Amino acid sequence: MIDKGIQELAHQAGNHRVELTVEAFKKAVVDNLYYVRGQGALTASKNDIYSALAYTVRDYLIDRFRKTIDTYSHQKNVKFVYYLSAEYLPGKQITQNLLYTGTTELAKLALAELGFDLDELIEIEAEPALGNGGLGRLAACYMDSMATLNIPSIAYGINYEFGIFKQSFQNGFQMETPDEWLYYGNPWEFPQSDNRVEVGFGGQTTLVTGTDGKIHVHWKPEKTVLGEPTHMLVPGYGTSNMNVLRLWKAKASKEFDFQLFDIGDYARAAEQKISSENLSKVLYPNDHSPQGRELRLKQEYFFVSCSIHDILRRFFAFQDNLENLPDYAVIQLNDTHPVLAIPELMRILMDEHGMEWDAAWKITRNMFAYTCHTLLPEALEKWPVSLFEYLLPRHLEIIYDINARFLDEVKSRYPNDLDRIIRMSLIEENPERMVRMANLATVGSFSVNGVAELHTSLLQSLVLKDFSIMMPEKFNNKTNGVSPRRFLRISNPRLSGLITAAVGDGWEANLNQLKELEQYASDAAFRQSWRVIKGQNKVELSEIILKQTGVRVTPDSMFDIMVKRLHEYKRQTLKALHIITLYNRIKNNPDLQITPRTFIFGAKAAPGYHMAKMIIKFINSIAEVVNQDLDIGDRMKVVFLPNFNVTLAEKIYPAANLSEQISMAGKEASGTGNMKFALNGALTVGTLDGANIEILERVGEGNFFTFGLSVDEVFDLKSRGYKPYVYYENQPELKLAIDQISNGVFSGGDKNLFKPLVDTFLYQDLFLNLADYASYVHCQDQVDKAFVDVEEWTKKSILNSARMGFFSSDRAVRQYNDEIWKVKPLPPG
Ligand code: NBG
Repeated sequence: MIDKGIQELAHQAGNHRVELTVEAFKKAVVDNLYYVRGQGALTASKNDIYSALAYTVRDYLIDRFRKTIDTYSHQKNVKFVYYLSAEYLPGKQITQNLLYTGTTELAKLALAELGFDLDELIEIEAEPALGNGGLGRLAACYMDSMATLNIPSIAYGINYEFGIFKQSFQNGFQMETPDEWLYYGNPWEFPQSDNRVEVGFGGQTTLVTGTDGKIHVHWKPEKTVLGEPTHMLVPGYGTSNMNVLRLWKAKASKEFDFQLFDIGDYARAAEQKISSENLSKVLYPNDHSPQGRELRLKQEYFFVSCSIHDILRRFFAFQDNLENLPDYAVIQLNDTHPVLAIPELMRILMDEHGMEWDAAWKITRNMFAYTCHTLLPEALEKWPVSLFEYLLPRHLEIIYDINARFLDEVKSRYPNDLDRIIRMSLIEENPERMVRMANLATVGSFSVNGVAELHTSLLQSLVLKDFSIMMPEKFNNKTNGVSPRRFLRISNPRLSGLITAAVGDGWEANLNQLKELEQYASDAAFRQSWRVIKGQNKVELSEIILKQTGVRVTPDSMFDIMVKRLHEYKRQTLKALHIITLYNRIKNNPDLQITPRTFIFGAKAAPGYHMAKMIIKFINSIAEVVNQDLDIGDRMKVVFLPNFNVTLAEKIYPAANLSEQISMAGKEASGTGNMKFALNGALTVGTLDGANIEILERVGEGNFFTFGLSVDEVFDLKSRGYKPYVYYENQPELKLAIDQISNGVFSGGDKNLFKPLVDTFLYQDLFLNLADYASYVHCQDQVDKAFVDVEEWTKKSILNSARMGFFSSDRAVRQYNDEIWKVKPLPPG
């Protein structure tokens, strides 16, 4: 405990550093440059200046953080949400932290007086790219909203040294290089070496008699690794509340060092030390396809074990009776990656705190809530039992025990239904024995939710059907949402200014206020301003495109954009077929008047996903042919922006006219890009999938372009036996496009390069590109017509933004809290 005198002093120090004047800000930057970076005006690099700026902004955060902590300490009985996620994509910290501390303008002025440009310094910051896509970004939006809503919470994750790879193109092929986001250090982090946690792997379990005379299981791991937490501050908007993101990094344990170095083989010992520190080295770059690698399972257990220990450490700071744990902690599991937290908590309660099974299980079942983010069966994690035996023997025993008791319940509810038992078991028997993580999550949680209405209903009727029948009360829907701060206020300052002028302050934290924009849709002057801003954003994106790809695009053309991970179910290929079709129409009729379009793609493919990588090459090849064809001119341009990430996304959404959300119905759990586009006034062309359906319901049919088979129609077609070849034969434009691909028109005459793609289209087409082609192209023809009517299009654009209030992550998080977490918001002070 720091004594009162020091607290006073610290408080004064705080006050003097965070005055809201340009002079104070300037002084603080120079101070931090000198005392933290050890640099003077003559020696400082750009990076030093950036760091000094970051430290200065951080000082403002610290002040709020201390006040938040004081509030918790004062209350003592605060219940916390612990959000466990293997991925986070928070985006650049500096822009958010400037906005939330109200220092953006101050910083701009102060830096200008010092001779620096704020925007240039912001450029320098590397975003923490600790996630693959929507799931990681959703976690970041939810952290933002939890902080904004004053919900006491800690988000736990892994401090990967290398985040998602950096993507570039060589001859149109994706190249991957490591993302060294920590190369220049991370000025936002606070290492917490005092709170290290030891994590075991391997070894054996034995029965021992404890001092109380009872028999306990004792797990003696073969190896241990230390987890060292670092935290980053997560400010709330419009409140001085400050939450934290706690990320774990692996360190070799001392004991381990001693054992090895003692043997005398220094080099080998050092090698092994490095090997245990490799645990948190790299994020697995797979979206939707768990690779089943040993290191990945280790990562999952590592961060989960550290986090559960940390949660208990925090509990014991003010409480002593473990039975009350659920009154102080609720744990949200972001997909199956952190599900080992369930057996880990059981293990700690029983083996380390001597609890009986029933008492431990009661606590555990009251603490966990599970969010499922997929419908692809292959995306649900399963781990070989053999791997568990060797890495986590005690956890396997606990999982077996949970399973035995659970299956007894199933048997008594459904006597003589062996098939049901086989389906619901936590263990899959054939062809290899595997632990089914989604089943474990469902059994061990009191709440199971999907991320859009359709997704939740399909979870209940398909993926987790047996569970939903047996325990319907657990299932609930929480449609995703996105942060209006990150994806409108920060990313689209021009439009934000216009919106504030129209509807007043406050919409950033109350997105339903955008409803008031509706009346402006019929105001010609407002529409004009709206259009001018979209135009300016498009000019800005055009400059980025030119710089990144060398292609000059026309900002007057329709910006038709598809950005998301590359996956066959998302159907970037369907977009490509549409582009080829338009290309052919112009080639056949060089005078054709069509609505000029710039097709913009952004997508990373998992490095081991060959078809996805081929699709990237395919689109780049189409771009090459189309962009160089003089017959086409400015009527069409195709660009693939490399390295799509949060920073680039913030430039893309504001510049979009048309948002492509064209997954095969029943495959995209929700989508969140769809929300970010519409919020920024893009119209959507979309299938009846994921959250598209809910967006359509809210923006209205006249303001959204739908096409394609519905989920029921998809099932129906598949059950009748889908033959893509028939669609190919019967549609001349489609046939021409596929024949061209197959004849090497887009591969410099090479007929082999895209053969796997052609074969997939013609003989398999799992995601029904060919079945939806006609409907898609027809729909796009309607889009063309609509875009020409500039005034009408602008009206629709305004109405899209105006009606997106529901899709704020604040709404989503409020629902999580009201219906699942039931934590009392606690504003500081
Ligand atoms: C993704 C879904 C998206 C959804 C995000 C966030 C996974 C496993 N799932 O549709 O594909 O928007 O999760 O919920 O990454």
